[in-house]
Amino acid sequence: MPLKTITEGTVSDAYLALLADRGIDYFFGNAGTDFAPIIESFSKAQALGTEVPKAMLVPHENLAIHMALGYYAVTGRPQVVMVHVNVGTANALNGIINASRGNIPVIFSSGRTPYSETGDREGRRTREVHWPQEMFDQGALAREMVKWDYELKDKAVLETVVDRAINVAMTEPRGPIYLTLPREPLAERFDSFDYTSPSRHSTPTAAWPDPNAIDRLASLIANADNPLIITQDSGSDVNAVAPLSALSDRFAIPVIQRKPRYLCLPSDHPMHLGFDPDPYLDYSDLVIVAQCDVPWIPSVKAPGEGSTIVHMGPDPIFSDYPIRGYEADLAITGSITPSFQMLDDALAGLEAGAKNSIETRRKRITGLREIMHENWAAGLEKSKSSSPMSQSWISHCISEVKDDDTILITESAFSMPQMNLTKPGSFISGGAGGGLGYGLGMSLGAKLAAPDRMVICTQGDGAYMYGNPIPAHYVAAAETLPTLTVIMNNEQWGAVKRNTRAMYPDGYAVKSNREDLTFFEGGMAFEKSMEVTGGYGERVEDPAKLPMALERAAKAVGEGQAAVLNLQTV
Ligand SMILES: Cc1ncc(C[n+]2csc(CCOP(=O)(O)OP(=O)(O)O)c2C)c(N)n1
Ligand SMILES: [Mg+2]
Repeated sequence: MPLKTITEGTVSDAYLALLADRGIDYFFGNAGTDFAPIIESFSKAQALGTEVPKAMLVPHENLAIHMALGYYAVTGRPQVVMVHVNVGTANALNGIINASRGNIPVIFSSGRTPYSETGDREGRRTREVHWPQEMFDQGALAREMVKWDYELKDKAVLETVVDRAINVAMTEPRGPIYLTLPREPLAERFDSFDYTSPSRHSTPTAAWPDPNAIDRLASLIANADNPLIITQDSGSDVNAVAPLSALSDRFAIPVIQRKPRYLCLPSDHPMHLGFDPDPYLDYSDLVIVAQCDVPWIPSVKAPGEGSTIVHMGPDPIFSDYPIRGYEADLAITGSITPSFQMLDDALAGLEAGAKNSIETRRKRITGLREIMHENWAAGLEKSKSSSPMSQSWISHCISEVKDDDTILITESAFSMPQMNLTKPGSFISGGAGGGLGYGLGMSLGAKLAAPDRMVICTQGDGAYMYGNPIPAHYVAAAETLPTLTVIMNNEQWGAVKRNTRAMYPDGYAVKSNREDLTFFEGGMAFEKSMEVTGGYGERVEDPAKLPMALERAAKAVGEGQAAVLNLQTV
């Protein structure tokens, strides 16, 4: 068993060395008094040339978590975030909720106030804050939203703890873990510490789907008149795009990407039937839900009585949701990529027998797609010169300015139909837990992971303010992570307004036309936030001027400056 040895070190030294050894690139930190051993270890590593993750100061915890999520979304590799005891944990929880519901792994950690009030143990309490910051159960703050939590009390288990943290986070369905690192154990000194390298704790393989269940689904598809696939997250694995493309084309099965958080099927794919399943639910006799927690809203529109419903994914019943009552005539547990591949293989054997129905369906879907594209084009034509600018026009212009390699991250109202997306991994959204304030962090994390790719992030004006914009622009400047942020500034929380009006269509709120708790004061010069950090900022009101403004901002980003466009929208 190959061993590595650290001599004359602290647990904190060993912890950082282990993280690097296990392939962690970045340590996103938001520090406090609990960090003293960690900061000392980073400096020691630098002085001695020891390998540790790169430390990155991130001035808000919510930003730090979302940076780690964005980095993972591009690389598939989880990173470490460490925050300051209970208070930093509280600030990070929004991101942890998004990570949990989005099945995005992150090694989330924090210090813990020192145990000892007196004595000479290194790391003992030395500041007033060490009393009020103690909790009976700090782990409980995050416990419901993490897969595993642990407080490191003894260096004897350090290697196991690091490996277990990574193993648990990376085992499907993936998600965050929470590790608490108290100051005295971190500060503990040793003469010599051995650890195994490479790790002997390999992450468990993904669950493979039951071949019999896949055969059953293939036969349901072969016997269906109008099968339909609804997905949301299958593209979180870029390798899932090809088998979904293949199988949907082979059997002419239309695919709806409902509220997608990744590109699951390219825009030009012949089975791409848009983003709203509702018009097709009545007559679809087989509905296949692939990695999507909310495929329809049951109180609004559900599949017809006679339809067969199948769910697929690493946890097809989303067992960590308290209530989720979607019917499942068949639910297939399995990693989505091999599930699609095996389904495609099974369908290949049934293709000849179903040739006629496939071709009839293909013709019909081609026709439906033509109508859909005509509608989308007409929608754009109608709204391209409206002022304040329309979502369609803005989305279309962003689509024009980007290239295939661009990573688009959205946290705003947005017109997916106007967006031409072809390359797997070129579209990422987040906020799976509904926590606004993810886009700026995720775009910085994505840029860190892919420095040569353009990253464009769309933001509602509300979302932008949730995203800790000044800390985000600080990180962009300090770490040279130039991204293009496009703010859809409608001077309101439009979603909150619409939701209230939908619930009370004849109520006082709708009649007031400027209801409380939904409207911002107008005239905010968000573009000036760039003055703080030396980026490029512009405000755009005239739709005709948007294409050139985007060009200018993209050019600034290409030259290394972060850019913000403040767009006046509806
Ligand atoms: C952390 C957090 N707080 C509050 C909400 C509730 N919420 C959902 S949408 C929304 C409004 C978003 O406003 P904006 O980003 O400006 O987009 P718009 O609706 O105006 O298009 C709010 C406040 C949330 N999702 N997350
Ligand atoms: Mg808004």
